Amino acid sequence: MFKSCFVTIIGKPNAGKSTLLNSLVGEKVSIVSWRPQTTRNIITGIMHGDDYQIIFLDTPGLQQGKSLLGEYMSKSVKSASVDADGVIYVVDGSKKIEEDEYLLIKKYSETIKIPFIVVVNKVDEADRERLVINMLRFNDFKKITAVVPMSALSGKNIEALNSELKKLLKEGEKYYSEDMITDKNLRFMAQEIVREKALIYLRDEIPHGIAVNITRYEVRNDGLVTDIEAEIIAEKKSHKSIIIGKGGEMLKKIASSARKDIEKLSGEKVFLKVWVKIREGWQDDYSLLRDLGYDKKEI
Ligand SMILES: Nc1nc2c(ncn2[C@@H]2O[C@H](COP(=O)(O)OP(=O)(O)OP(=O)(O)O)[C@@H](O)[C@H]2O)c(=O)[nH]1
Ligand SMILES: [Mg+2]
Repeated sequence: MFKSCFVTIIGKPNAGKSTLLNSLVGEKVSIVSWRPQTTRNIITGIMHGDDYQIIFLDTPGLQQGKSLLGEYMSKSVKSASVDADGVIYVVDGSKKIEEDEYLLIKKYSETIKIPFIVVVNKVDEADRERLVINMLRFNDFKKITAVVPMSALSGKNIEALNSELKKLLKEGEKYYSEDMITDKNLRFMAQEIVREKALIYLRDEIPHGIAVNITRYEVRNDGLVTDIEAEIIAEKKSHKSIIIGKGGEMLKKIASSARKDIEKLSGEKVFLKVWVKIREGWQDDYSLLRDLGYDKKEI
């Protein structure tokens, strides 16, 4: 009898949701950076067992969004939680968990009618006292299925989470073949990888106001080489020179690091060219958002 289940990963920005997804799947399927609001779409990651499959949905961090992009992000979190068999709420356990987040978790766990697991993440950065204080408060929350202290980064105590997840499995289909770790295609992954490198390397002057558009993605006839062209879209004219850097150094760094990751993922040789384009107010531009894959109608 084959078993499967769908699990949605939610939580505030920067809590470590995507890092957790990558640890569970064992491969990098969702981009990670130290900046909040790194994830913008629902990213599917698939864990394969001998007779089971768990499909995880990584989501954008919960936040009050004012732009169209923000609205798209919070709608997608809600829709991903509705049809799942369980929810993992990831909280950053290296810091004091604020009262508003406890209240949010309480509200969510009471409203959502499916098992609700809390991961108290980043224990590698928390001292014992902090950990105990953060964990104790959850004792009063009756609707929480399990509270798992762990480190998504180092994998510490991930076994405890795995055994909780196995309890959610039920007789069901094999939705994805064993060689699939995500349902996203390589073109989308390339777009995300370029965005990840830009987020990581660029300084604080360019916060979340960037997007990446793949303008060319062509596999050559022999199937061994892929040509990719990508645009980094920024909001302000002044950002252009920062992204390009002195003598083009910054753009080169972003492109070369992205190329390596895309080659690793695709197993092919990649030629990657990256440009910079200014589009003021892109976060509220319907048609551009649609072109970039942030389409509300698709949720
Ligand atoms: N020390 C430590 N850092 C972690 C851990 N998990 C994640 N991080 C770091 O926390 C930062 C945010 O991680 P992400 O996985 O991108 O967080 P996220 O919740 O997906 O963030 P958004 O996509 O912005 O909502 C990155 O710098 C990670 O390396 C952990 O267990 N320990
Ligand atoms: Mg993320």
